[in-house]
Amino acid sequence: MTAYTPEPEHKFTFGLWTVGSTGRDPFGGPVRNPKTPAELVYLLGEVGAYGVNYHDNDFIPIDASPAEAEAIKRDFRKALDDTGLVVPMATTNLAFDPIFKDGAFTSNDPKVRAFAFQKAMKAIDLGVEFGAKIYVFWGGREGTETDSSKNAMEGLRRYREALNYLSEYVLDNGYDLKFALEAKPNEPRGDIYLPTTGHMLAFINTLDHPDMVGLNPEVAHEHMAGINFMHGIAQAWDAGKLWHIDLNDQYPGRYDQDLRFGSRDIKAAFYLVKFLEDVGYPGSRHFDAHAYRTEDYEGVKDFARGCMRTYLILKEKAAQFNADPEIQALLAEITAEDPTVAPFLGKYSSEKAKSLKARHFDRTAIASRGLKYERLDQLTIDILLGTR
Ligand code: GCO
Ligand code: MN
Ligand code: MN
Repeated sequence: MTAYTPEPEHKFTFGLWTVGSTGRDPFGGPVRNPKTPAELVYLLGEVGAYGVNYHDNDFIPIDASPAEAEAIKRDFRKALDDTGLVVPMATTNLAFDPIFKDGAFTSNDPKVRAFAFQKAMKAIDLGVEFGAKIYVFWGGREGTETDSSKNAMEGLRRYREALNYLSEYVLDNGYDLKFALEAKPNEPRGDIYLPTTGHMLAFINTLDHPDMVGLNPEVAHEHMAGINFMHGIAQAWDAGKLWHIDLNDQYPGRYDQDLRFGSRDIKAAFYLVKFLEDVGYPGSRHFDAHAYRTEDYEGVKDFARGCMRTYLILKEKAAQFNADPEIQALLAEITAEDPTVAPFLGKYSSEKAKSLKARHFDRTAIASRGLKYERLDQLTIDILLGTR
C-alpha cells in the first residue's frame, strides 16, 4: 500500500483561482480572505503539488501599476524558487471584466474584440515569462442568451479569426507554446459556443495552424452536458489532441459545481484515471475545482490534498483491475477473436465482401450468449469499495 503521497512525477497542478477561491457565489460574498499569488504557491508547496497555473488577472490585477506588477512577480518568482513549483499552463481572463459582457473574441463590438486580442497577447507574454508551455482558451462568455443577438456562423468565424491571429503572434515571437481549447455548454452564458470536446475537436481542423491547437477538456463541463467524459477523452487522445485536462466533479443538471475530484462520481473518475494511466498521458493533471464555501484555508488544503489522494487511490485501483486474474479472464473471454470469422474482418477487399455476403450467421445462437458484464461490473465495484 502506498502512502498516496503526491510526487512531481504525478504532475498535479492547481490554478491560482482554485485554491485561491474566496468562496464567492451568486448568492453570497467571500468567506475567506484573499491570499496573494505567492502565498498560494506556498500553500500548494505545503500540500505537495507540482505546479501552479494562472489567469493574467488572478496573478496581476487588471488595474495594477507597472511597479505593483513587478512586485507581485518578484514575490511569486521567489515562492516558485522556494517551493520548486513550476508553471506549466497559463490563460487569459476574458470573462470577468464588464467589457466582456457579450463575449470577448465573439463580441458584436469590434472594440471589445480588439481589446480581447490585446489582453490575450499580453497574457501570453506573462505565461511565457514564467515558463508556461500550454496556453488555455476557455470561451466563458463566447455565446448568447438570445440568438437574435448574434449570428452563430459569425461567432465561429470570429473565434477562428482570434485563434489564427494569436497562433501567428506565438509564431512571430518564437514562443514554445501550444494552445488548448476548453469546451463548456453553458454558464456564465445561457449557451456557450463550441459546447463540448467533440465540437472543439472538429473546429480545430478549420484553423490555420491546427498543429498548434489541442484540447483542455474538463470533467464537470461534459457532465453538465450529460455525456460520458472518458469517451470524449479517448477521442481527444485518439486525435493526438489531449494536451491538458481539468479534473473536478459535478452532478449533472446542476450549476457549475467544481467539486473536489472524484467526490461525486467515483466510477466515472475511476475509468478516467484508468484511461489516462493506461495510455500514459504525459501532461498535467490539473485540478480545476475549489473547496466548499464552508471551509477555511485548512479546509482548502484538505480539498487540494483530497483531489490528489483520490487520483492516486484510483490509479492504484486501475493497476489492481489490470492485474486481477478473474477480471482479465473475463475480458479475454468477452473479446476473444474467432478464427472462423477473422478472414472476413479487417481491411476491405472485393473478394472478402463477396464471401462474407455468402456466409450464414446463426443469429439466435450468437445472440443467446450471455456476456457476463454484470459480473465484470460487480468485480469493478468490489475493487472500488475495497472489498476485493
Ligand atoms: C470554468 C472554467 C474555468 C477555466 C479557466 C481556465 O468553468 O469557470 O472551467 O475555470 O478552466 O478559466 O481557462
Ligand atoms: Mn469549469
Ligand atoms: Mn476549467
